[in-house]
Amino acid sequence: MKKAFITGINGQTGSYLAEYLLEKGYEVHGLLRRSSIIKTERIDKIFDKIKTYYGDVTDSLNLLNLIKKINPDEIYNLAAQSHVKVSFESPEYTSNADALGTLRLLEIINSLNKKIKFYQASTSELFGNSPSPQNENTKFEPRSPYAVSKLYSYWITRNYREAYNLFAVNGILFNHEGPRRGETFISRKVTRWCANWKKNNQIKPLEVGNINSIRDWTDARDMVKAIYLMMNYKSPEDFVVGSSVGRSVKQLIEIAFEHVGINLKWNELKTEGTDLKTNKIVVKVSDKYFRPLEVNKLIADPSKANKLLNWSPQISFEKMIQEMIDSDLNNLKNEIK
Ligand code: NAP
Ligand code: F7E
Repeated sequence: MKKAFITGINGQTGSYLAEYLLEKGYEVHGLLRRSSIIKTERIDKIFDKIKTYYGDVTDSLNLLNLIKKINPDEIYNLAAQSHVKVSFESPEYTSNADALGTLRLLEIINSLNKKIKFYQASTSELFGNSPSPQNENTKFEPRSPYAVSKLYSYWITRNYREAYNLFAVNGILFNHEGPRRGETFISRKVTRWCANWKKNNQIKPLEVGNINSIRDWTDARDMVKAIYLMMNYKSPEDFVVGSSVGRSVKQLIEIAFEHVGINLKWNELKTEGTDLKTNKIVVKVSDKYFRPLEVNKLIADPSKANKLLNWSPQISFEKMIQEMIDSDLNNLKNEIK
């Protein structure tokens, strides 16, 4: 039985990965940060099948002691301050966790057991405004403290692979979403609003930032399959993973709103959207949600993953959005009980 150690196990992707590895017969261990409230909701269903430990990727000794104790075959480094806008407000902490956290893990592998395989959660944010579609050869132009920190992690992973012959890989994953997505990312913010609207359409308009940026959104459950395939590929290589379809934030809002029966009419400046049926303003653009720098257009060219890993996404964007709205509606019902 293979042993996996996942940092960020209670995050969106960590929780899906833990479930997937359990299905594959792994023994799954994970790192949890202590918090004043319980934050294990995403892994409650599998809590008795996994083993969790308190710790933090900013704490070298804690990581060393845990990895010695667990003696894993594979480490998946998913822990990160993962919000791009927040990284502008907390750049030093973001660098400590998202850049140095990776170095700490690689140093431990290199000194303790070079056979441990390592997965680094790299990101399409590395590409910044480089022309799309982006693939493994596209120039990196990071545009946030988050992306700069992840660029360090990308290179240190490659560096340890080449210098010390480690099986260490970067999954350069484009945006991935699903019912467990953090509430402040755009997809979940929109689907939560839609669920609230469906239940009670007297709510305040949805306030958003830049609706013109384009992203390539894939279901997180498809992404964890790609992570698994990468870690089981014959050689350690980096892969771009995404659906290869780009949509604007404006389109995301329009599609989600249609799922709850809202047909939007935008004003000329596209700063406000009205529900055609009720004539109510249902969406507003607000400065509050703009970032100091924006990444305009990220669309994956996943040809390498398609060809070498035989990977392609199975869950459509529409199905994912519908499922997110349904799940948010269900959460609302449970809150009322
Ligand atoms: P997420 O939901 O924000 O989860 C992040 C996880 O990291 C949480 O479990 C969080 O724990 C943990 N964490 C944060 N800081 C930590 C620290 N200092 N020490 C230990 N754990 C810490 O993110 P996600 O969407 O699952 O993404 C997983 C990884 O993939 C992240 O590294 C992210 O940057 C990267 N990525 C995500 C996407 C995407 O679109 N989702 C795309 C490309 C790459 P708490 O619950 O305690 O905060
Ligand atoms: O923003 C725009 C925002 O925060 C998407 C992380 O998982 O994916 C994620 O980063 C777009 C941006 O994700 C709002 O300006 C407009 O252009 O959902 P997001 P992100 O920044 O793309 C990458 C691949 C990661 O690696 C990250 O960890 O939507 N936008 N209005 C908004 N975004 C938010 N959050 N909230 C708004 O109100």
